[in-house]
Amino acid sequence: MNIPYTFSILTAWLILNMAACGSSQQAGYAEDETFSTENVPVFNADSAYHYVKSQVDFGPRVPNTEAHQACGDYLIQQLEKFGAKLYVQQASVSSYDGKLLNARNIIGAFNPESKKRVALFSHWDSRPWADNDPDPQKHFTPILGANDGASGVGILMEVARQLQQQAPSIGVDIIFFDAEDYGTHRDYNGEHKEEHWCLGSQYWARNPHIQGYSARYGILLDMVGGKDATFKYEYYSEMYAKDVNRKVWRTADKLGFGRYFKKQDGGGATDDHLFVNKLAHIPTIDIIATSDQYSFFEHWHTVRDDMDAIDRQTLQAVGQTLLQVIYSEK
Ligand code: AHN
Ligand code: ZN
Repeated sequence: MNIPYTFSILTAWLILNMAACGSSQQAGYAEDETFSTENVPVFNADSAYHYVKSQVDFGPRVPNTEAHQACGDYLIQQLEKFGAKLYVQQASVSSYDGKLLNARNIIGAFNPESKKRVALFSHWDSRPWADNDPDPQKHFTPILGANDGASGVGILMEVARQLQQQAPSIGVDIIFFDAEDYGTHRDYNGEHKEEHWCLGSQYWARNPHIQGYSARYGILLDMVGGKDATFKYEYYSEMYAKDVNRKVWRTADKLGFGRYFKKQDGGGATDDHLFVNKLAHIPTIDIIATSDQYSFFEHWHTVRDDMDAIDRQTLQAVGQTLLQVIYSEK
């Protein structure tokens, strides 16, 4: 065997191997893994919509307000009603402007005995200021956060209802973070730091509800109810949990939701998953709406983030994809 011949065979083998390897890694799991919608419950978007509206009906869920307290109580009651084992984490966290916020992370554990777990996250507070509103007069008006906050919680509440009706093979933790959206006001003259956001998740990641808590992976929902929303591979999700991203996007595609879940790189979001990844070391993705025109969704941090911004079809796409992922875990 002469040297050039060996070289070319080797090169060809390497190239073929790399290509094959690249595609199977991209898919997150082998191409021939069976995909079946059998034994996966049907997500009810009307039900999810109702859970979104119930939160919004309390008004802006800004920490240290009555509406916030009342909505937190409602979320606890609902998760209890669905048979979850409840953990309520009370934390006093400080905001960038030196306020002490009474925060509660609300956690519902399903099948708490199982060691095989998946964590699902969303934030339940809403932003105190519409500081991205086109009308500067509104920059200190609190927002309803129908999409930014309530949509993810609404979907997870419907997931919780399904978990009670039909148990999957694994344990699921539904975790509602507080005080995500109290980050620096756009007019703030001091330093804008990522640690100013996501106060509830930072607390939880340092003090999990169960000592040494872990999960196979986590999925964060943020702004998952907007009409014609598009979800792209978010930067930190790719960095910390690429295979989870691929698994979820592939699942969505197979269910026919490819028009929502675009297999493209999106920007980065300083969101709860960042701290879950960095501090709790649970590989976690963020399903977050992004658009080419706006940084996130059109009415992000504006007074128009109300129920009119919510579309049942988007809730359906995200909710059914989540159920498919959860009930496929063995
Ligand atoms: C930023 O990246 C500044 N914010 C994303 C986190 C967020 C705020 N999600 C909803 N509101
Ligand atoms: Zn926000």
